[in-house]
Amino acid sequence: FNYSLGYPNDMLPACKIEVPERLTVSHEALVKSGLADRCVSIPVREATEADILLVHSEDYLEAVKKTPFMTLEDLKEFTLQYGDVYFHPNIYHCAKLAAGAALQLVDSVMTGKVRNGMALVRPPGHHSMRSAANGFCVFNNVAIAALYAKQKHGAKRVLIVDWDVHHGQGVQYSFEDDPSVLYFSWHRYEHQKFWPNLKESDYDSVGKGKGAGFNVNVPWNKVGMKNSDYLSVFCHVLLPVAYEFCPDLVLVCAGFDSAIGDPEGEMCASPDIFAHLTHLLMNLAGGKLCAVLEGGYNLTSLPQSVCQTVQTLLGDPAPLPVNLDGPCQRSVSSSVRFMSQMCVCDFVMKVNYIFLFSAHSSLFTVFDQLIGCTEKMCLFFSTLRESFLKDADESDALTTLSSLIALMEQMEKNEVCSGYHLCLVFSNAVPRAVANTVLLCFNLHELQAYFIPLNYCLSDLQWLIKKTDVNTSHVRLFVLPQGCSDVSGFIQAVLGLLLPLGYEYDPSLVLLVRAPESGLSDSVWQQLTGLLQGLAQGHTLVLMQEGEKACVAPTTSSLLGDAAPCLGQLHTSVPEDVEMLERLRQTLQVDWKLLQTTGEFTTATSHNKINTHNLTACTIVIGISVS
Ligand code: Q6P
Ligand code: ZN
Repeated sequence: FNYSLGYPNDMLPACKIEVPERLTVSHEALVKSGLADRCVSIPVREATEADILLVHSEDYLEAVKKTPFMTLEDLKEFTLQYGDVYFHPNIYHCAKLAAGAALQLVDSVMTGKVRNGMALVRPPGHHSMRSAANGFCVFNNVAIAALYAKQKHGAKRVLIVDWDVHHGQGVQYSFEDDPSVLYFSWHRYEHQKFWPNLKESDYDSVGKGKGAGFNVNVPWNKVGMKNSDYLSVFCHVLLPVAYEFCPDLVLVCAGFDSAIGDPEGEMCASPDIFAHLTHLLMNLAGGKLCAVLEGGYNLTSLPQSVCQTVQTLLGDPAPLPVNLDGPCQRSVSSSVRFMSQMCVCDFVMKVNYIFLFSAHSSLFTVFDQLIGCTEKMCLFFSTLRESFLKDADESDALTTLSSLIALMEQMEKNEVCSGYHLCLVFSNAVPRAVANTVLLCFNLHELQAYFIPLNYCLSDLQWLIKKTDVNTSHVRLFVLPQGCSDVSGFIQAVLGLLLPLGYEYDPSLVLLVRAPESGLSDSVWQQLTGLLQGLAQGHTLVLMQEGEKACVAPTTSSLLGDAAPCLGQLHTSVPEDVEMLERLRQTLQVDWKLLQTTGEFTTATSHNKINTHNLTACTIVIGISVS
């Protein structure tokens, strides 16, 4: 129904956008694209009073309960005590259905009846507070769902990702002192000039008491944020925190007013970015993800964004990411000398980096020497090549090559999406012909993993190194450190280096090579394989040696789209290791914009720890530019 019915003209503009067509166009798009047919529909129910009271006060519930019986005059008056919300005689019923729909979805996901899902609901919920309606929201659907999942299904930790363009202050308030619910929100902020104009929407609201560290705000101080900005924040901020947190359930405040064309958000991200955001969350919590619609007011982009989300939840490969030209450029006219390119969004200017994980320190010494030293890189790669070629058998190389080519041909024809090949021994069989490929190798020796976003095969490396001048711009090759026993460091490298690099490189194929004794556990391997499938439309080719047969089942499961097992809550890092990883990122960010989280510290910088609490190693370092 349309809330605007009967409201005076001066109240119309705001409620003109939150219209019933938002749901009908979204649903029609799902039907037309055939996606609806592939989903299981779950019947809705009304949230019970007990459900609502998980978040809201009795007084507030009693007040809302009376609204169906109020005269229009009384309704208007009732409405006026809240901000930007419109009561209609039917809204109490609808609000109970909206919250109930979220709970039905949580039930279905938590009991394993379905893998994941999306609830298309109105009215939305994330602005609604314990005793107040606000911003089109009556009951806080997602906050209720989080507490319900804890209470009814024993979820220990719930992650709420709010990608709506508005700050879900209602959700933040509900869980401010609660370490069992981690709330992440990015939102248009413009230095508090944008609605709801709250100081507490800023980056420095990190939670209170025991919940300190479990609230993460990313305020955008400019409009026009694009795909790169969203992916950057996911890779560098949300995902490291989320992986460390290790949720049992992921809830998404899925507002699509953060997409291009939205009159409220004025951002520039394309609808297909939601496929990637969704994909990046799908290996958390064993894949248990419930998205609940919040905002989204452009009736053209909204249904596209909804389809992208649902399609990804169904397991379809995400489309190639578009327009990844790095996070937004610093604004020249600004009076502050920014430390980062992303910092226009002030957030990263102030919160430079969230240090979370460590990596194996002895390895770092090696990398340290390699970077910036061409000769040593040559030596390293010739050694590496020798170890690959050692014992290599020409016929096995040929078999491998033809198998890979066959698989790639099938990928081109879209007959297969991904695949693996078991070979006797690695050789230089990695095909020359593959252009635009990301090659990832996991090697058994001291240098555990390296990443070559190039169309070169191993035997070309010598040539590559010669062409590469480390001091100029095109170092297209880097080494990923991996501490064998250190899952934290490895995951940090994957999220903070590998993924952004992969996204920016935009390969058409990912070749993932796993050497024996790589030191990777199945769950880490599956996380890696799963996350990488966001690249290259899911075209992943895995190369393993025959001795690694035990790995075939987990690999296949990941390639087929099963969620990777959780890694458990990750531990604290060794500062030197984190620093080394950060140094690596800084070296590489010259060429790779998606690695730019912190720019030069052009002026004296003070580091203030604003929160060293509880997120085990969560130290937020703020650099304050003094110029
Ligand atoms: C926007 C209200 C007020 C304009 C100032 C869950 C979804 C939403 C709601 C936005 C309310 N604009 N008079 O709610 O976040 O998109
Ligand atoms: Zn919104």
